[in-house]
Amino acid sequence: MPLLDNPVGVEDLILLEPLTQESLLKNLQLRFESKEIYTYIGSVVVSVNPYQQLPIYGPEFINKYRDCTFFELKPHIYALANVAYQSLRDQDRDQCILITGESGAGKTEASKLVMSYVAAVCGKGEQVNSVKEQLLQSNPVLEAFGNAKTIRNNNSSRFGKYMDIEFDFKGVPLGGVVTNYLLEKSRVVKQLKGERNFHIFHQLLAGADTQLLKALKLERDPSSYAYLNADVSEVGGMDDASNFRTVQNAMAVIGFSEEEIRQVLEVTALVLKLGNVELASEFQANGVSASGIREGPGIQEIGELVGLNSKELERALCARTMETAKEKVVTALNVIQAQYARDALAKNIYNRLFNWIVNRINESIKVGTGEKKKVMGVLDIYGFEILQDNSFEQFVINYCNEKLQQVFIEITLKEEQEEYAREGIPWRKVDYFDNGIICNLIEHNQRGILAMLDEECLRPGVVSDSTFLAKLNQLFSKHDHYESKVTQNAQRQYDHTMGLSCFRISHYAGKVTYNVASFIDKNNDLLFRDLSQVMWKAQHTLLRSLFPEGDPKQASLKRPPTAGAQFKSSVAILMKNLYAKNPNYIRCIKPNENQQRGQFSWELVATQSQYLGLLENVRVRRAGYAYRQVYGLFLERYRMLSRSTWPSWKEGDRAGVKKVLEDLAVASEEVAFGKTKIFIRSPRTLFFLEEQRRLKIQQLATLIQKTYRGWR
Ligand code: AOV
Ligand code: MG
Repeated sequence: MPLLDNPVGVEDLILLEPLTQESLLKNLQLRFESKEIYTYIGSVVVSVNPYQQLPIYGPEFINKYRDCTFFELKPHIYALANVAYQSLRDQDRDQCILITGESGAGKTEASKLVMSYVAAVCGKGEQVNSVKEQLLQSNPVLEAFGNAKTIRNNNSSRFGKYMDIEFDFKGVPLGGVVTNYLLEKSRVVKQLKGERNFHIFHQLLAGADTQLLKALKLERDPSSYAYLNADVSEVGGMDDASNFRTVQNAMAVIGFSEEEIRQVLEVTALVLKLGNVELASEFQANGVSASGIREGPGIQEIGELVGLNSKELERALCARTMETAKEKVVTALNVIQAQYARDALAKNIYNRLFNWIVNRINESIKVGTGEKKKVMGVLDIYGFEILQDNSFEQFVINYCNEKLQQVFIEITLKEEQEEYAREGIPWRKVDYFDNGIICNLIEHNQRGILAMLDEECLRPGVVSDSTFLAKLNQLFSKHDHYESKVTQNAQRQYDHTMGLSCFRISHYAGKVTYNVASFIDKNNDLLFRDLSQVMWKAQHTLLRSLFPEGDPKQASLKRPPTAGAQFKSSVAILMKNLYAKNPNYIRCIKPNENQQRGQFSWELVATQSQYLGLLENVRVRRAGYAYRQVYGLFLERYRMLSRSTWPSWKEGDRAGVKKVLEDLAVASEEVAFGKTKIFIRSPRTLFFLEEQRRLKIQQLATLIQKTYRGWR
């Protein structure tokens, strides 16, 4: 029976025969249609988003999985979480769970399933429960401030997240640390059609009681705010008002004081109100175009809300002070520039508020340094993105994914190699695509794209996105993974739609054309000093603390690292962290673009499967030995297939396995005997064993039935 005749497909893609992109997809489709959303590639879990609540979660299932070994039950995230937790606890190996996949594929849900599984099985008692609660409650808070409705996902994470959960030597949780990566702050001031600003703004307006709204000087109606997309103020299935209560409660559980919660909401309100500050053209006496704030209560209210002088704020929004060694020059900003300054301020405040919240959570859940800890890291990071128009954000996101792919390949191969060494089996080299060359193109210290971008940002003289592009084109014209307009005449038609301002990278996952517009600006990520100074002068303790560089005493002329440099170094830290741990992979797949249950779009899944490298993953896994199992379990499963070992066998597991394989005439080059495990080279052999076993069981069943009838 070919494997695909099995109505729910195979549970482990390693067993797929023949192995092609086609059969792999067919298998995922068969399983998806039977509501079997999880499939293994060895120990990797592939998960296809069902877009419906399946009855496979909760305490009953957690209990089933906690008592089983990995392959005993159906593929499940619980099984992966269980293996990770048990080897952390019993073998003292730090673990990480790497969850990848594109927007809406189910990463965040998967990370919550892992966390709730671990919380359910690790340790008991009042104190421990309170630690668990704090860890779990960080989710609703981070989601409120860091997630938003996008076209792709009603609850899309707009930041990358890595969370270390720390345990004592018995596997009892002590606390954790959250690291966040690059919040998409441009969303604060502008959203695409059909998308929303971060949830918290909508939650606040819908959920705050009248008294709180009044104190924050806010109107209930989202359409009152320029920064909110009024046409999508509500999202189907999402109750903003009740979520607001959940968030407030979660903050309290984590340990935010009432005062802190109030201040966080005040800063949130401040951002909304800034969006309504209207700027108008004015002319100075000398005819230079300048700007001013339109009359209205807005700016006064902002002043009162956070205790700052509204006149000073107006001045800082509408003019820029340049300091040289000798003098200060004040230049008036025109309306466009002033609006830009206002939006930059709003984005900065919100971004810093978000970082502050992450730090505040960490303060509550952090573990003392003295103790020796065991760690489980959970990574829920944005997946590879190919949009219509790709900018700096997509560039860094895709760079991060390129690095994760590198870890994946290196560690998977390294793991294999180490296991063969442990078991005393000779290692055969595996061919695979090494994406180091692409990582290098982006991150090389002197000659990488990020370094070139920094060089342009710091270079005196006239710099622009196009001088940056010209430099790239010159440097990388011969690079296999870089294409520019100049070198690619064949692409003229395509590039024409994007103008001349693009470069294209052939990532491991596919080609992406990046538009360089705003690269310099986004990488610089500078806020005018005038604005940070006004913020620092506010009486509001939280707001003030967000702008330490506004303190004139602190003033140093050293510029902060660029956004690209910061991202690169945080990715480097992340990689180091991941390499030090034992990885567990969850590869998430989105079945359709409509967030609909039951729809399996072949092409969409094909693209994802390709860039997740699923086929390559199966190949790497099968290149050496597709399957390995400890002797005892293997014998238990197959000893019924040999007269020597069935019904009883007393000469040891290893000898028993040898006997079974001999009796079944399995070719000797198909198997290798390790110290504790049997290794089987091709899935075909395993399939043969499984098939024999199925027939045997059928035979036995018939026999029992006959005997039973005979008795009657
Ligand atoms: P993401 O994290 O991968 O996207 P989510 O985890 O937010 O995707 O999943 C998107 C939506 O799919 C969820 O809000 C659920 O409605 C549904 N969903 C996902 N997994 C499951 C599951 N196992 N069972 C039922 N429904 C599920 V992004 O954050 O956008 O990259 O940046
Ligand atoms: Mg997410």
